Amino acid sequence: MPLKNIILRKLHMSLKNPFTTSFGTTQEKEIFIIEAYDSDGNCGYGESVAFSSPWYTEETVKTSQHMIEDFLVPILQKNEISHPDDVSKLFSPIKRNNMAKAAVEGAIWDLYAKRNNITLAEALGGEKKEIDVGISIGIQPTMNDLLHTIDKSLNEGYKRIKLKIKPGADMEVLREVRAHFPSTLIMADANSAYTLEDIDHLKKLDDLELMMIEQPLAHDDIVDHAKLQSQIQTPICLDESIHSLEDVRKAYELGSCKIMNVKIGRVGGLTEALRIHDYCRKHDIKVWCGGMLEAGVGRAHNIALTTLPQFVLPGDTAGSSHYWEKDIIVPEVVAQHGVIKVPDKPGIGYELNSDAINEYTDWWKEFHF
Ligand code: OSB
Ligand code: MG
Repeated sequence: MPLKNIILRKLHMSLKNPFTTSFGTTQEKEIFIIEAYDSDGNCGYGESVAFSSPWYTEETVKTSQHMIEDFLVPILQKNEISHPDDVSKLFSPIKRNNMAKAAVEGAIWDLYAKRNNITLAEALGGEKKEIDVGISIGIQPTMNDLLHTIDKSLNEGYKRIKLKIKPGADMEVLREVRAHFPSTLIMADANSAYTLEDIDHLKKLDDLELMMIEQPLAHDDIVDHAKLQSQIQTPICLDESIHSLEDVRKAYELGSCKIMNVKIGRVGGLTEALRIHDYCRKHDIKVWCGGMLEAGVGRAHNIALTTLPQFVLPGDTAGSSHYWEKDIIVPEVVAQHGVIKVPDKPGIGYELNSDAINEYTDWWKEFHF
């Protein structure tokens, strides 16, 4: 795959609504878009999902820029790539920095699919023509706001509701929500806000018939999660703790969770996400695709990944209009009745909206090959 040039572009976008987790609120997003061009005029797109501050994992927008400019692009300039899987091998001497790696690798995957005139989903081996999606609702100012937001999301057809919780805003909130929505698929995400000292408190989750509790304990833990899982019925799903197939294997062997949230950025790209998928399929571990408040390019990658068979639970890939007044792709992603139709055009299957890209671009840089 002969590369001609790569453009690294930094966008500034504002979310329609602030998104609040146990760690704080996100409203503004700085997003890197990678454009990887070959000499035939094909272009593959990737998106970096790192946030401006390191609240979710250690990476930030600035660290991913440093990695992409000073380490990752130079590796591509020095090496031939025949398949996107080569990229993660070439990047493997660089420790972690998975979101930066995934952004670059994602552009190469898209380019590879376009050069072969197939969809990204097909390139990954996915077969679903449509995917089921849920919605992740941030911590709301009042109970009324929360009930209203859930009601609206259910009316839009989302297949399951994920609620963010934190100590002091958890069991009573979930109890009230459960009373209002007795048969809705509900799950809760703590973004690592608890410790094992909260175990008696966390046992109360079992009365609420939740699909799962996501990342209750520390972001870097799998041992305490195993202890917790052995004492609660509610399935634990790991998010922050999983950065690789090796992490998945260890968590599975320890019994740290029953469900995996796969995020392309967190695991370092689509190649690793595929390996995780295949392992989970073999071991009958349920998988779903998480979200990072992506713009359209990242959203398109999530859709393609979710077409794989072990993505058996609805993911967090809501439609573009849930996040943005104007997304960066055309057409925008539409979730109708909680279902997204997988695009059938080559690669990610969406074009970039050049007006939106120009409006949001703060800075860009070109690398020649
Ligand atoms: O923990 O899954 C999470 C958003 C940003 C960072 C972490 C998380 C989330 C979400 C929302 O839950 C996912 C989305 O709608 O993109
Ligand atoms: Mg999460």
